[in-house]
Amino acid sequence: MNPLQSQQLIDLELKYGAHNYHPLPVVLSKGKGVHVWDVEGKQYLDFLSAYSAVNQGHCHPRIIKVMQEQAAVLTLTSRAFHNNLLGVYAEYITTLLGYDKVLPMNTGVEAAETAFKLARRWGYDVKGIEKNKAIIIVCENNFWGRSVAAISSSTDPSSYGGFGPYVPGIVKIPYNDIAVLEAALQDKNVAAFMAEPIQGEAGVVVPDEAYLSNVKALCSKHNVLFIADEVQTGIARTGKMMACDYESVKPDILVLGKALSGGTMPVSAVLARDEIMLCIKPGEHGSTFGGNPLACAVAIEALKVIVEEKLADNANAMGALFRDELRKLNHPVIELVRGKGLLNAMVIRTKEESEHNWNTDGELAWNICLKMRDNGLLAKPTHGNIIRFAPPLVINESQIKEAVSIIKLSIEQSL
Ligand code: IF1
Repeated sequence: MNPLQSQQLIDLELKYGAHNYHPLPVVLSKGKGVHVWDVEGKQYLDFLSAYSAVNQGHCHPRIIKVMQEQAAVLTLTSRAFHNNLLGVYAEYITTLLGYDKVLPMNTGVEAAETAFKLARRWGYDVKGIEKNKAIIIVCENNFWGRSVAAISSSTDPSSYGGFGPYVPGIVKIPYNDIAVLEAALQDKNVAAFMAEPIQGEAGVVVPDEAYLSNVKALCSKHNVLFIADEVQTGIARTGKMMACDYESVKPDILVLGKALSGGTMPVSAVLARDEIMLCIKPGEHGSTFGGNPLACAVAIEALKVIVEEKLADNANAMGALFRDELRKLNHPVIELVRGKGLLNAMVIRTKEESEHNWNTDGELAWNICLKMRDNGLLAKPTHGNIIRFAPPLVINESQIKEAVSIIKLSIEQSL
């Protein structure tokens, strides 16, 4: 029997799958390092990395080996019993990242939700906020997932619209605005401020220098927890182990996901010191899969790969080279290139801003992405005219240069 071809597989998805995504038309069936292949055998540079979940590269041999070995021995016990890896993993990750305790979950949204609950509970038990009055401050254009609390935090109508009623106790302020944060912190019911060190979904928005250290100082001053959502920016993506490391900021609660498993399975984590983490007592939070032995084995190896292969340093060097080369193109259609490490975005100039007859509303960015696909590079637009570039951190110099020439060619072919 002939294997199904791309269009047939896309048709199957459309017919039998919910229509909650609009993927670029390409059907992938294999990945290795920075490359993926479609069902017809065409090779691509992966410049999305599954939204930064495959920082270590596709099917990293060390991670896959550990995963296969552990899968053959024990995968899941639930937290009704202990397993032989949770303690080992907990010691490893807390030591590596400098926290007292870890609470293991699965997806990023679950970990962020856990941080919300933890902050509320700390607000009542430690800070002494009146019952049911706790407030968590978030930023406009944040993204932390699709749950009801996550969309209640969102300012993007396509995320929250039509899904109300929303979770109360969430205050939204502009990102990268210390004065507004200081004003919001005057409310004694504020338990926490949660933010991404670089806003990913918003289009790789890098805050001003010292924003994070000012945030942390203000939060400490007002006895408010700083929750860093490093689900996308963490685990070496931006050129340091954590994006907060750039400002030597240690969040009170650190939220991780995605690359914690090297993209092999959903593994997320919340880290905090005892004063915060021990507010949650047995039976008050958890998940069937959180802390399962397969996840623990995989996460230890995924983190070791980051450390031992010095992927933060590589992300830093390759990211600088990538932004440099893109800016050197000096193409009028590129309004700006921004990012840190290998979390980058290219903003496409829209029609109003130029004398050229370029498309607005993201049509040009979408067409550039289609051309890049034809030329062997995969990326996706976000917010219409922004194209995110986030390859696996194992990428090398010649692959960066190859990528930039594909981007250049694709822009030219799209105009
Ligand atoms: C989708 C973007 C990335 C996240 C941060 C928590 C989560 C995410 C900072 C939740 C998830 C995703 C999910 C994905 C698209 C995506 C994304 F396009 F929205 F902007 F990564 F770039 N915190 N990010 O970025 O993690 O529950 O998904 O494991 O399709 O929703 P999750």
